[in-house]
Amino acid sequence: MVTEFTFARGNADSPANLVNDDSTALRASDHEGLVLYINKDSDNDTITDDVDMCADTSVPETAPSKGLNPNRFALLDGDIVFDTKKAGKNSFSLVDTAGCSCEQIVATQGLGKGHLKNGCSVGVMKVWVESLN
Ligand SMILES: [Ca+2]
Ligand SMILES: [Ca+2]
Repeated sequence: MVTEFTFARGNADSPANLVNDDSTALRASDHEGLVLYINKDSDNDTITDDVDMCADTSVPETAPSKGLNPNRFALLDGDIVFDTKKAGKNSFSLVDTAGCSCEQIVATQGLGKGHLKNGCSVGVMKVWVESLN
């Protein structure tokens, strides 16, 4: 989540006459402070806001999960991997979907609610992931 690291130039670049000025922190120390630039993850789905295409992702999502099989996927627990009943040759994570759940993928693509009947199909997932590349 750290995107940049630098030094705050609050000492060396400030006028020397501020060294005893209690009204400002400039020149107050003989050290330069550190500055970290950090990306936020506003919806706490582990995908940072700069690459997260879906805000307010709920994990677990509420897509029906009874019919999950090796070709049907939904986010059911706190990890970032889309769950299925039995692992097949396909797998997807929130990294692959740019922070979008099955429900959000169906909504964003304008697909009908029938696509949520038993989680997202492997076809829906693949089309979404390929559209991101
Ligand atoms: Ca996020
Ligand atoms: Ca998200």
